[in-house]
Amino acid sequence: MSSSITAREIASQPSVWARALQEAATAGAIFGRPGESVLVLGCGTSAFVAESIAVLREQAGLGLTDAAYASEWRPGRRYDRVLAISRSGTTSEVLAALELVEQGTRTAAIVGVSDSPVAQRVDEFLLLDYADEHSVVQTRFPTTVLVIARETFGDDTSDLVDAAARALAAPLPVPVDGIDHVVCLGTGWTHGLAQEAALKVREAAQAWSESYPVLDFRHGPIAVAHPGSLVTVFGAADPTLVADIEATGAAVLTSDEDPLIQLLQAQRFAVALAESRGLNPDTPRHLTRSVVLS
Ligand code: F1P
Repeated sequence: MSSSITAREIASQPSVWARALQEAATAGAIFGRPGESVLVLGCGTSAFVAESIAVLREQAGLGLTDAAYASEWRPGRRYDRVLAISRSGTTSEVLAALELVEQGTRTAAIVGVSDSPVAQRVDEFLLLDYADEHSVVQTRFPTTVLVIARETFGDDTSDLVDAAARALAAPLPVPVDGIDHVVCLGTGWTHGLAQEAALKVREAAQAWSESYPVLDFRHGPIAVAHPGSLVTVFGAADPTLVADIEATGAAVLTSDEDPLIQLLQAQRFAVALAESRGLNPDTPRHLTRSVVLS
């Protein structure tokens, strides 16, 4: 196992998730009361987490929930609550979006740092400082937010911590050798996970990666699949799609594990791929912990 900070933070997920599950009963109020309409905002990793939360909350019957990139959202629709996700609490586009929220709409945030501009700007915030990270590349912060969301929304999380520990103790499901192209596919809440997994590969390993809704992959992107491609399907895999992808020569990775465990494996894969390319996942090219615009 790599000794990078990123790898150590990936490996800490079972204990961090265990704490999150203990605290979820009080922490979960941040997602809004049942029946409230909620918009979830973020940038980068936090935008993908927002997308997954929106699907999970609506599926649980807790009320209309939209997600948006903070940089793309424009006011117009009415929400009871706008929830910003930001590990750093300093991301400029998130702060700019919060400035656009209509008077009377409750604002909330999930952050890793309490004395950050985002935390100070909203009506209430959930602090996950125990999940904050030294690595620029986010791994345990987003998964911890999702663990709390799923516990709050009534998903079965009883095996997550043990499943994460088992996954970490085992070799990677697929070796990185010979892979020059990574595709991550998801549907419903796992589309956000697929986007996040593909982002890890770009950030940590500077490698070619893409993500799509599962059934959209056949609508064009499959044209670049080849024997060096690894296609991971997050969640249930349609057998006809798997057959179509395998016919290109690409390897297809499916799993019966919880999709959050698949994301953890994708994080490990990104670190292993970085190291196989002689890169340090702790120093991703052109990236900083957050984007702060002057
Ligand atoms: C969001 C983010 C990260 C990304 C990069 C820049 O940060 O887009 O996801 O990896 O480092 O910032 P945050 O608002 O969640 O702190």
